[in-house]
Amino acid sequence: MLTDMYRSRNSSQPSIIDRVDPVIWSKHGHCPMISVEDETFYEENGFLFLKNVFSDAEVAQLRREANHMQNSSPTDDEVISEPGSDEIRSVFRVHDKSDVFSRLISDERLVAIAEHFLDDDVYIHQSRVNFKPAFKGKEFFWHSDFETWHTEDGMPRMRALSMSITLTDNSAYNGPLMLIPGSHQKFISCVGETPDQNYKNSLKAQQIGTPDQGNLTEMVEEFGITAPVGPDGSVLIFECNTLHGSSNNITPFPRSNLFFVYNAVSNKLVAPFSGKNPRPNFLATRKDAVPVRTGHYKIQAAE
Ligand code: 6CS
Ligand code: FE
Repeated sequence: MLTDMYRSRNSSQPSIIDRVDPVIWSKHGHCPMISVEDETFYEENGFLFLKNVFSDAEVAQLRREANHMQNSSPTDDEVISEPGSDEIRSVFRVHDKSDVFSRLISDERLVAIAEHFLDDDVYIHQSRVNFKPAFKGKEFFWHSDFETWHTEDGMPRMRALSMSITLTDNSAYNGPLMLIPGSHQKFISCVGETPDQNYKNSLKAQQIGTPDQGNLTEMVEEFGITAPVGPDGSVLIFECNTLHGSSNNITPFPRSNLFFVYNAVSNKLVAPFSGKNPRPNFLATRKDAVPVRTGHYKIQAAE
């Protein structure tokens, strides 16, 4: 059994521990897709916002694919509706539901950066569209994705990242993703045991695994809050442990984003550190965790 380097949900008191993993796992300055300044920004802040990565025509195609999924049946386990309404909040495993998305996961503009930051071949740990529909899109409370992916999915180390492709404009008004810059360097150990099948509730409104208000306040006082805004076709790259959240959308403008989560193949999931049963494959890839670039991958001993 791997040592649990980031213990959470097993104490009656919250605590903060320092990150023990690198943020950028490979040699700096060797990624042709981004500048050294951007690379340094990502390392220091735990996120990087790249505007206008995809053309209008490409974004229109992505939006068509996503809108088609928005008509999915809410009874499908992989389709999550908003709390208190039938509006679709999220659809998961979208890279397996669209040829366009299944090609996009290996687009050089995305995968080359993920491979560089994670210094390994990468596979999709999770993909989803969060629709945050007009007027009805509800909040995602503050959280670290890694806290969930480690505790409930058995992701050993902080060697994963999310790429959020904006399918609609993300403005200051329609519930943009907010981040606490620099928070990726700290791991907040949360209080509260993981309920069985927690995902049936947490994907609608996460309670367990969210940081306590005391530590959140401390982190915001130290690092502040930032909400990158920009046009559709932009890409927000954020590290698996960067604290983030978003507010309700009370505007007529949807804030729909397509998320691909890249995990290093040497960081494949083990037994959940919560001791509970693993979550379903649509949330956390266990079967066919193959590199997005099909074929070979570097075999690396776990650190
Ligand atoms: O549990 C999860 O995997 C999901 N929950 C949140 C709030 N963000 C990451 C992911 O979509
Ligand atoms: Fe998240």
